[in-house]
Amino acid sequence: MHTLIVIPTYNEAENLPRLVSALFALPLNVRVLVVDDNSPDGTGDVAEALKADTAGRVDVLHRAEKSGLGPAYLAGFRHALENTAADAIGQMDADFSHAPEALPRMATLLKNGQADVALGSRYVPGGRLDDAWPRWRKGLSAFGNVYARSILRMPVRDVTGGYRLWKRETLAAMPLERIRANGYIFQVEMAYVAHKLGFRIAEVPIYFQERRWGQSKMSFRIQAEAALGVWQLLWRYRDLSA
Ligand SMILES: Nc1nc2c(ncn2[C@@H]2O[C@H](COP(=O)(O)OP(=O)(O)OP(=O)(O)O)[C@@H](O)[C@H]2O)c(=O)[nH]1
Ligand SMILES: [Mg+2]
Repeated sequence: MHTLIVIPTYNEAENLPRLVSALFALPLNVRVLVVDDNSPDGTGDVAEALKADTAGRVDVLHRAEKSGLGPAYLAGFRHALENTAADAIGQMDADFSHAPEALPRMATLLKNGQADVALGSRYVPGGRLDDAWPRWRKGLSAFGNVYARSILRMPVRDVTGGYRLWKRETLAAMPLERIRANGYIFQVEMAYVAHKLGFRIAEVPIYFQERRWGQSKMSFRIQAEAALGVWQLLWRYRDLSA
């Protein structure tokens, strides 16, 4: 199974080469597509160097300016569908919050036909949040997930997570042109649309680790926006059903 992992980057020059090495060490046929929004720290150049060094196993999309996680992923997904033959298309953060070691289990679920999309999940048995997270942040994340899952009536434990592996056919069937959200709600929107279209969503436990290098930009405001966005999703996709 050919797997392509889309990695959006904004100032991840230190993390990216380490992450690519870790991915290439997995017992999987992995390629990487970096989507860089003209990072001031030169991540785009780092990605180009990786591309040159890995005989094309790393590819890069350069975008002119920082326009958020959602648009970066959508650009990456479209590129993957149009220009590659990948059987599975993944998404993960560049900052090592998403341990590469969980990827083979996600791939197995797709390969065995047990799921149409596999999610790395902090909220299934065996999954865990960073021990270093303050209690308020753990509480907020857990609450946000229960909240979104209840309102949207989705049988998914971790709806805001950004570590996922999509079967090519699943992603190709998603109405990507309708996806509007950015940030956390982007993940919720994609999961919700997949669920409403009747795709089988499986979850693999992960230990979510805080970013190792660089500054965290998590804020209460970001999560509050996401909370409101859930209601918009309910309305905007009222037409969809499997
Ligand atoms: N291309 C692109 N990538 C982005 C943008 N914003 C964030 N990213 C990347 O998206 C991934 C997730 O972003 P993070 O900044 O780690 O978000 P987070 O995990 O919610 O917050 P942290 O606590 O800072 O780790 C990382 O690989 C970022 O480099 C953006 O505007 N454009
Ligand atoms: Mg992060």
